[in-house]
This record gives sequence, C-alpha cells and structure tokens, in this order.
Amino acid sequence: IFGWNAYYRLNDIYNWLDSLEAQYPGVVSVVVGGTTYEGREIRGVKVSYKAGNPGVFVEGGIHAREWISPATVTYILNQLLTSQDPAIRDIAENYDWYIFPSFNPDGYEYTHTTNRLWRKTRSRSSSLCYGADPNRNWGFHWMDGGASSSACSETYAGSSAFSEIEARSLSQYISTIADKLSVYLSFHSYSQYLLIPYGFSNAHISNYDTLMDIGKKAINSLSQRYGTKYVVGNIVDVIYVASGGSMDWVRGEYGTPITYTYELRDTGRNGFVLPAEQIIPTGEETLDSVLTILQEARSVI
Ligand code: 0X9
Ligand code: ZN
Repeated sequence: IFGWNAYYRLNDIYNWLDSLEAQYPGVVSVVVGGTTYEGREIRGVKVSYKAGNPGVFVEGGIHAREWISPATVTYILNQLLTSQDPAIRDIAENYDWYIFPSFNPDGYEYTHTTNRLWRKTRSRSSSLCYGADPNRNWGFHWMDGGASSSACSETYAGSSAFSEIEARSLSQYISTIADKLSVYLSFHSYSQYLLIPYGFSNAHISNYDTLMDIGKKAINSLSQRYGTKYVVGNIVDVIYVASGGSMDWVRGEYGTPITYTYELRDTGRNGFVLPAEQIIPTGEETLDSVLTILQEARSVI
C-alpha cells in the first residue's frame, strides 16, 4: 500500500505515519506541527528510542511541486526504523527525530489534483492570486532580498512575516522543541546542492568552516553510491539571495548549530518531475550523506 516506487498522496503518507505509531509503540509518536489554510493537519512523527538524545528536525515538501522531497523524507524515516546497518541503527537510536514529510499539504494536494507545478501555499490574499511562498514567509530577515511583495509572484513573501498559517503554526511548534534541536535538515529539489545559512547574506556565520567541512564530507559520501555530484556552499554563493526561509529562521532565532538545505536530484533533465524510479536511489544516496552529517555532528554539538 505504501512504498518508494511511486509518489503518494498526502493521505497515503499520513496513514503510513499512523501505521508506524501502531507498529513501533513507544518509539514512534504522531505529532501535529500545524494546520493549513484549507484545514489539513501538518502531520509528522517523533522517533525516539531513548530520552534525552540530541534532536534532529527533518522538513520535507515546503514547496508543493518538489515531490522527491516528501518521498526522500519518508524513505529516510523508513530506514531509521527498519535498517539493520549498525551505522544507521546508531543514528536512529542516538538522536531524537522530528520528521515532517510535508510542510505544505494544501499545495502538495493541489499538485496532484490540478497543477503539477504549483509551488506556494493555497491561501487567498486580497488580490487575484493564490498563495505565498512558504519558504519566504518566516520571520528572520523577512523580505530582506530575493523575495517578492507581488501576490502573483512565485516568491511572494506574504503580506507579513508568518502571514501563512503553515509557517506560523510550524514556527510555534518548532519553538516548543527548539532547545532540544542540534540539527535542522530541509529538503527541496532540484539542482543537487547542499546549502548552508543564510539566504539573505553570504557573510560567514560563526561555524561556517565547520558546516563547510562537514558538508564536503557529506557530499563525498553521497557521491560514492551512484556518482551523483553535489555542490556545497552558502545559499547566496551557490544559488541566489532568498530571505525568509525556514532554515534561516531556525538558525537565526535559536542558533541551531547544524543546519542544511538540500536541493535533491536532478540538475534539470527532469527537474521537479523526477521519475519515480529515482526515488529509491535518491533516498539511498541522500541517507548516506545524512549519516555522515550526523556522525560528524557528534563531535561539534
Ligand atoms: O528558493 C528556494 O526557496 C529554494 N530553492 S527552490 O528551487 N527549491 O525553490 C532555496 C532555499 C534556500 N533556503 C533559505 N533561504 N533558507
Ligand atoms: Zn524548494
């Protein structure tokens, strides 16, 4: 019923999350991180084998059309619960995981029913156009470059910081666990980049060298399995100015030390419409890099 040979609808993902709670009692708990404009839950899971581990937050699907993101996040979640590889068991059991496959459920459903290339939320602003870019709406350096004040733009930042209920309610949820978080990982597509804060500036943050060093090791691990090449660097240096992103808010508000944004496969041949045959290989190589990040993070958190 659920797997990684096809892309799934929101309710399929949510039913699978619920099934994990039943299958792994005392380890997996379903958590609700927020609510959407159209009234859907933003559902995730906490995976914890023992109390007091450092926390890892995994965010997927903030951009609706980037289907490989929720698919990769559920792949990683499944491996954390089922892998017998000792290295995977080690990170699974010695971190506490907060995993949200879809930060933008309304948009994700809209890409299944109506417009495969929809990116934003589905809120109705006063104007002609629907939605804001949920990765421009967070309240750290909001509208400080690389974001639009035009409601019809794909990078519309919203009418104010946290105008979107998805970003607002998720930020409130994250606030309740922020003191436990050591790592924040955000998954987008596409372009094969591993990005470090911030998106409003390319000034070197306090642990820039550490993040670059770990990032290089991570993309090297990622490349070993299928030869997939990534580039690591600051958002502005590698892609463009983009303010109001979720990772920037987590880092800026709480100083979470280890934060990365992935731009997953591919480099444009298929773009957002990545064939489902690539879900498993993308999941495998991405998990290889996440393993490296979390192994390396141990010595700095
Ligand atoms: O523009 C974006 O939001 C991301 N690229 S995408 O093609 N997936 O839309 C880059 C996100 C950069 N992250 C932050 N600014 N925090
Ligand atoms: Zn994106």
